[in-house]
Amino acid sequence: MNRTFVMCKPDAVERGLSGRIIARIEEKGLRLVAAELRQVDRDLAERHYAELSDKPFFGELIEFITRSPVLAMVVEGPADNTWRLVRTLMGATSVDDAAPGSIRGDLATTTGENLVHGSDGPESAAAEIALWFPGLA
Ligand code: DAT
Ligand code: MG
Repeated sequence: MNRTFVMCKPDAVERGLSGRIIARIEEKGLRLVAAELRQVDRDLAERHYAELSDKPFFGELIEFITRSPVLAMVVEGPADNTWRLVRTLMGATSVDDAAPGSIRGDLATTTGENLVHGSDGPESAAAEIALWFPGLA
């Protein structure tokens, strides 16, 4: 799977940072194959984050991701590690650990609103592309 699912979350679109996030992905040498600004409904949000449904922050996460439109994307690279390359560009989940130079490290101040989503492995990349862009799968 040389493709992965990436999303500029509501905070990124609200703050006008989607262009900069896309630029980092493209500068790296990855290519957009699909992109859509979309208002996420509860059903899609809960399916996307189903694995986190028993976490204490799940309710807040669903509220956040449905707050305003996201920019949903499929990104492609030359090898099977595209998902990992994007994860490195994103930075760590916790804002305390996100390194300078990464999107989260440079641009985010809280873990809850950390600007960007990227699939965390080949299986989740395939599943998330199928969920968000069924026409592509
Ligand atoms: P990632 O987005 O790095 O893949 P994840 O899948 O574990 O991280 O969690 C999804 C999102 O949930 C994450 O981007 C921000 C939020 N989140 C994760 N852990 C959290 C925490 N301890 N407190 C608040 N929000 C959290
Ligand atoms: Mg995740």
